[in-house]
Amino acid sequence: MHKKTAFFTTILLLCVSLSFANGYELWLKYRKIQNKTLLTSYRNSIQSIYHETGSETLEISKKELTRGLSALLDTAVPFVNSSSEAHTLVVGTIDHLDAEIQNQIEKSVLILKKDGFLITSHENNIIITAKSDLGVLYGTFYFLRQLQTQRSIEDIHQLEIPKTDIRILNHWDNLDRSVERGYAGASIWKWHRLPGYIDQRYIDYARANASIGINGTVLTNVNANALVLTPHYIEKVKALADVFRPYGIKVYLTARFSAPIEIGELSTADPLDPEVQQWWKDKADEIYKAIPDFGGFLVKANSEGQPGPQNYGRSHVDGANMLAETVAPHNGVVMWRAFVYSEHDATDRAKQAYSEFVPMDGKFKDNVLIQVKNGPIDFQPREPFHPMFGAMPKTPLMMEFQITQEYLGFSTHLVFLPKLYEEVLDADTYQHGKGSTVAKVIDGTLDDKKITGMAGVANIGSDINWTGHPFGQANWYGYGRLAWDPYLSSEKIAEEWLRLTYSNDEDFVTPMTDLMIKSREAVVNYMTPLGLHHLMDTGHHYGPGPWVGNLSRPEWNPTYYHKADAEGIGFDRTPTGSDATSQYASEVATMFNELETCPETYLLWFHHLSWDYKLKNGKTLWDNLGLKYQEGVDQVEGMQAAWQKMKPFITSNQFKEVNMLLKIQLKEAKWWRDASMLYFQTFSKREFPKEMEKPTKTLDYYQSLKFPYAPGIRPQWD
Ligand code: BDP
Repeated sequence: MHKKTAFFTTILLLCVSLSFANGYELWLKYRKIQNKTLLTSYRNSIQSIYHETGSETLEISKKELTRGLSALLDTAVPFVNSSSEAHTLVVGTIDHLDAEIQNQIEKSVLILKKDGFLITSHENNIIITAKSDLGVLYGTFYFLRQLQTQRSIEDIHQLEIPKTDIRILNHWDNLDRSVERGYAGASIWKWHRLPGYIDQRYIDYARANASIGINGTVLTNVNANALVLTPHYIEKVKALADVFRPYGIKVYLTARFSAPIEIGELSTADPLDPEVQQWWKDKADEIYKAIPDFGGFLVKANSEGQPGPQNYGRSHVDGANMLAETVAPHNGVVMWRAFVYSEHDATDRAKQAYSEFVPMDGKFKDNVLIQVKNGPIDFQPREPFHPMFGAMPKTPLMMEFQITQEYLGFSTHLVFLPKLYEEVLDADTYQHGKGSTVAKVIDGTLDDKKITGMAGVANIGSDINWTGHPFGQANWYGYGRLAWDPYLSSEKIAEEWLRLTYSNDEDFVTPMTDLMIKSREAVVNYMTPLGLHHLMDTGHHYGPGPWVGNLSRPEWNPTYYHKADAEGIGFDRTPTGSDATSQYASEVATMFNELETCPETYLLWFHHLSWDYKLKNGKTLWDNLGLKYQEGVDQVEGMQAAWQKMKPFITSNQFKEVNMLLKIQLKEAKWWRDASMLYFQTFSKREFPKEMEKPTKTLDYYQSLKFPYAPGIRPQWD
């Protein structure tokens, strides 16, 4: 090799291996296939590539294949001009394929829709095809994933159709680049440099999202700032939209309901006021002029101090429909959030969204989706599914999951969230009898919904590895995979991600899949076992604060949720209490109401029970509480021990960073156990169960801890 070339190759390899080590490459690492037999078989099957050209999207697909295959197969695969050569990977839209191939795959093609794709063997070739260019790109990423995870591609036949329409990230990013509930650094949107400067991250972000089928992004915080709707920002948003477009990612913005007053100089934002309606119409037209495929608006209205139609005596229907009309001519949508509860409403917070929205079923315009959090309170380590799923057959309901770990240990704790998502999606609403799962509500099959979607509150920031904790990437990845197919198992997702990210070695993949799957139960155990919830310290939500009870809004106090007293603990949501269970179908309500059938995982969510109440294992509630907290700590110790054995399979940096984080996680798990149990002991007046390690510090000590600079805290609302 020429000296200079050799030098540059070394530098390139160094850069590549550095980015492997720091996590920037995410799950798109494309390491050389180590298994010799597979490598030979892959090389034999893919001796050349025939790729349709034309659009930018197709060019991206072509580039990705070059990048992926040359690295995975460690050889350059040439492009050819004919699709009829043997052992060729043929990539293109259906219309572009030879008539003979089209005839062969006709049956599959008939059901191919949306941006789905088909990967199939045809004679000695492999075909990646779709109806749209974007489908082709999705197929390319999927195919590369097959190789990365070392699956056989002989006789491959894979038909993939996304099960939801809108697969979107919600960034809670502010214009000053702070990120509400963000734990991975500043916002990746560098507003002051836009539109002139296109950061490489924007492209890499789009590529990563496209690789898992995410097709939309809301750039701004739900606690919205109207300024993003001014011309100064619209041109910046346009610049981002232009970058994302070829990757199939549409841009959306949060619409602050009072924007007509704040930036439009109107005296009202009443949705029934003709001037207000005209203002929004003009605003939508202005945005669409710059961004013809703008996705639409996400709105948090009349919730936690945000303005909304109720400020003018109007309803959510009035507000949502008014905005929906402005984007409808441009094929845009409005995603209207159901996360509402009021300090003026004395009923159980868990009931309020349902009470407000369910009577409005069928009243929203066709292009409105109601975005509902997975549970009725707020992204807790465990919640029962939100009763609105299963109660609004005439309204498109979008799922909202939180990927950023606000209530689950920030970016410090290893918690695999797809396990939580799966639990919710698999839950049975019984809306039309047994088998009416939440997944069927979300993919629209239960009531034949015309438009469907899933939103994930992003955990992305400007940290070099994007998500702070390296395993936070698995939550972004897993969210994307589930938005595409809400029926995927979390285990499959974990395994896939581990193979893509770290290693294909079975001695790594098997124990680590197990670790990831169990990590979710661990955090439930050491934070909020047996159905407890919202015990996090106030404001920042970092660490335990079950004693907080002095906030002006009752439902912001942890004491509101656990209701511990001398008798016992838990929130009675049965008919003898708040009766929140009546919002579920009768089969589900009965299951939760009856102590014999209520899963112990939800016990204190639905019941207030005496400290001496006996659980299924014959031990008292008090003892079980201590045992669960202890189990959580033990599980983290188990995670640590498992990780020690992973050293041989990964780089020393990869090992070290997770090792350090697991140490912090263990320390914090113990903190949760000790602080919570000491506090609850002031009511139970009982000894800790003997299996529980005794706290080394006092309750006063834990109560004295203050964290004014914990990350992600929301800026002052105005
Ligand atoms: C809560 C967060 C808050 C968000 C709110 C929301 O603490 O920062 O603004 O959810 O979803 O969990 O609107």
